[in-house]
Amino acid sequence: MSIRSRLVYAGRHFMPTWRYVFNLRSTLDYRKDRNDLPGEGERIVESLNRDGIALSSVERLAGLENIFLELRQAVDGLEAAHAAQLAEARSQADSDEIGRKTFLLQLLGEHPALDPESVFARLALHPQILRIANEYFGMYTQIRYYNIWHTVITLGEPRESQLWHKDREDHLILKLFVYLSDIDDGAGPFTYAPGTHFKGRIKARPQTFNENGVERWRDEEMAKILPASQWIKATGPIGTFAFADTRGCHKGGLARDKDRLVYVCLFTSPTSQAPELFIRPKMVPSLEGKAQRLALAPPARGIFA
Ligand SMILES: O=C(O)CCC(=O)C(=O)O
Repeated sequence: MSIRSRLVYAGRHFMPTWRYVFNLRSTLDYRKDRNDLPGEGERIVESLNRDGIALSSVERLAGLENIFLELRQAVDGLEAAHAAQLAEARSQADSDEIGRKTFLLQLLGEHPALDPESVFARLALHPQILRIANEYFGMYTQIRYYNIWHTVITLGEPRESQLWHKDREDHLILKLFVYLSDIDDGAGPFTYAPGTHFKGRIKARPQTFNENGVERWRDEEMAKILPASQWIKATGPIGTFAFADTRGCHKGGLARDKDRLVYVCLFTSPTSQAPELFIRPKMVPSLEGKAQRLALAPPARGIFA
């Protein structure tokens, strides 16, 4: 790595330069435009700031009932259309192919086409959701990914994202998981060590091992940093909305008794260097709201955004 790349890398991982150098325009613009978040949104952002995770539901987040129903209908269709791939995923779930989550089928494909009119994009762009993401970041964020995850049962040792890890896309990273099946202990719930995100109080780092270039660790190492009794297992019924900053320590998808079905979307700052995970059409139709337009703008390549 050249000295310049090292400096840029270090700057991106240091909160003041990340915000006031790399994402200055987006931060100032948001501060100028922002309004206070109402009730449930405010509670979610407070919980994200403190713990790095917040659980809510379609009932508590008023105004999302219709789009949630639409999502469920669309996913019913996808599930039926993917019956053969699901059967294959089940037969290969316990394979230990390195670097591949054989236990996870992404129903929109590995690189879904970005379609702003689809229910999958409209949910991430919904003002209620986008306001939470933007308020948590304190800037206008971008949507880098959405998909439907169908996790199938595995019986082997935890591997890949079933082990503890931190995502690396950005300084803050917000994922929203919307539950499309009831998720209890046996369905491999997303599990989080509260306070281990950048805004959190826990600065100690667990001892890791390297799995295919990614640092991971087992429960024993995690427990040395935060006792298991304090981990948050994000169990919940259909309609649960789980928001998490996946820059903090997390794991999930170790479904032992039953499959898990969730909608996922991912928000980063405009200057995150992580590649977009969807395929962008030549022209993204212009959207009405400013936050929506910025959320689907192409990732910023320069350093001031
Ligand atoms: O499947 C899960 O719950 C874990 C997800 C995860 O590791 C991630 O989204 O980064």
